[in-house]
Amino acid sequence: MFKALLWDVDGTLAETERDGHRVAFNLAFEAFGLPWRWDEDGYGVLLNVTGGRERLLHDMARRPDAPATAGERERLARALHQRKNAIYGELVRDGGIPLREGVMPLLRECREQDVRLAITTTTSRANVEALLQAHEGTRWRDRFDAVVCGEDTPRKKPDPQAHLQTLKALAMNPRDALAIEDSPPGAAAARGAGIDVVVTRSHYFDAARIEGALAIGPGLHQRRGWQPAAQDLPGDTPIDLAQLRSWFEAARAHP
Ligand code: XBP
Ligand code: MG
Repeated sequence: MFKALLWDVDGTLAETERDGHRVAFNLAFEAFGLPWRWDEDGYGVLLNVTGGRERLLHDMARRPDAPATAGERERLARALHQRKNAIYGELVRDGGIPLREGVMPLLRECREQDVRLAITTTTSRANVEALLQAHEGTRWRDRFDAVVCGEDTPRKKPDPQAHLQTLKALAMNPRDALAIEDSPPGAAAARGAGIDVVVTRSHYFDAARIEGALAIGPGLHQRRGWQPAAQDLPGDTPIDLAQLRSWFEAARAHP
């Protein structure tokens, strides 16, 4: 049975992208006097590039009004990204981004049943701190056995670096862990590290093709709509540890 649950942050713990990061990027553009704006749909396409700074550089590469040299673009991306993260932190601290339904009860159950908890994300540490402090309090860090963030992982998801580093921090074998992700790059990263993954689809990935997951569904708050089907309980019963264990066991029994 798995001994640790590795949580992705953006899209999995909370719907941070559309109403958090995207809004903060646009406010940073405005603060820098730039006419650039990322609309809701276009941002979904940009999410194929993981990492906020990397996303900015990717977008600048196709803009005629972006700085001409690679060095200038790099400097601007760094400055914009820093400002974006500061704005994002304020949005989160003001209570603007709730945790997704079903997340808190599952975290609580893991703690009660001695399943180790880790954060495995390629987002910046300051963003993780802001979100978890807002929802788990100032001592949030003591409540996780490992926290791996973007600064620790120059190679962003779908590269397995973040998951491999988490396993190292936990001194754990990939077969003893289970990851929760919301996106194709996240699921690919977990699989690349040899870790089984359950996918709780987020806003931008509600119809995305996602390969190799133990189970995929619309959110931890309900049993309706999961593939393979969740145990036969009322549809609005949340996904709990017993359900995750049952998917995990089934995959071991029929590899
Ligand atoms: C999601 C990302 C991040 C966020 C923005 O990573 O790709 O880049 O969009 O955060 P994950 P930063 O799902 O692994 O949490 O600006 O800090 O990169
Ligand atoms: Mg994610």
